Amino acid sequence: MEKILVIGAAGQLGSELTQALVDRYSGEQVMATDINAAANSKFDFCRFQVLDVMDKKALTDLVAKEKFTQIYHLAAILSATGEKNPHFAWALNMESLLTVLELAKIHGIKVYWPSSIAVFGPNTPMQNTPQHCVMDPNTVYGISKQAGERWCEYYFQKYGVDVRSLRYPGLIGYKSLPGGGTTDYAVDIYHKAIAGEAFECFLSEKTYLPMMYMPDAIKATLDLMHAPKEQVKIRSSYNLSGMSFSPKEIHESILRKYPDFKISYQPDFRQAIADSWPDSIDDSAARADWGWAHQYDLDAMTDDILANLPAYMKHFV
Ligand code: AKB
Repeated sequence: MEKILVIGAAGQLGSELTQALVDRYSGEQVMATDINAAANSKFDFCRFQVLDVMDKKALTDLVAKEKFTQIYHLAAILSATGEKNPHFAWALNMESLLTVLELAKIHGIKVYWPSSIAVFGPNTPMQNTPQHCVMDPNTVYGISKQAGERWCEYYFQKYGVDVRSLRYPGLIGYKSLPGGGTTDYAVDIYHKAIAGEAFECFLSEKTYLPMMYMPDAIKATLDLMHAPKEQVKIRSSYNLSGMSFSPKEIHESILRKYPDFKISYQPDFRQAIADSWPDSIDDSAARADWGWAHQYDLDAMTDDILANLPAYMKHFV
């Protein structure tokens, strides 16, 4: 019987992925963990335990005791927050991955670990960025994700650890608040539209970034984790693409439903981060190897969020 550990379950991705895992397995088989004890209230549908991923002993003891068969290691410091405390971001992002990979090696556990478009940098081809190309990330988050990809491939090649990974674009969902990422303006903007407030964007109006609606990201993650082993040919991390848009375009998409919604542009340090990332991604390897196909475009995402976020708002107070 599968037993699944989710680390960093209360974050943007974990909040929705944990539910999807429980739907697929059961609440008894899935344990959500997070450093934030208050997150307990979010996870009344599965097991929950407080866990600081930097506490190596606590994680090691938990894995030995529970005999997990899969670990989804989602805890990370994202791009914008990472730039404010680079050494801490490096320590958390790297040390926790190495602990998880080592535990996976010892106990034969399958691992999911998210990478990001942040692995790319200013010398990467910006349009339709290929799976294999120049990668010169210039944020500590991107550097940690690129190094992490190398470690994942290393543990697969040297020790046969079944580790799988996706390079997520900016993920947009309505079930959690922005989490310190450069792409998170595209989460915040919907909250402002619904609150009837104007939105001040920290990126310029024509900044294109690869993005994905959360249901597509959840589907990609579960599809990859359930693909037969021999179909998972890339063990660093797969390029993954849904849509690409600029702040101006997401504003226009929202205007269809909220015609008075105002936006202004005040680019800050996050503009340089966004400018170093691709405009669009070539994910043909994921499509060919394990049949990836996305569903949502910008307007379909906007319609779904604007239909569901107002009722969901009560979870954030
Ligand atoms: C961020 O903006 O830091 C993240 C990412 C693209 O990985 N959303």
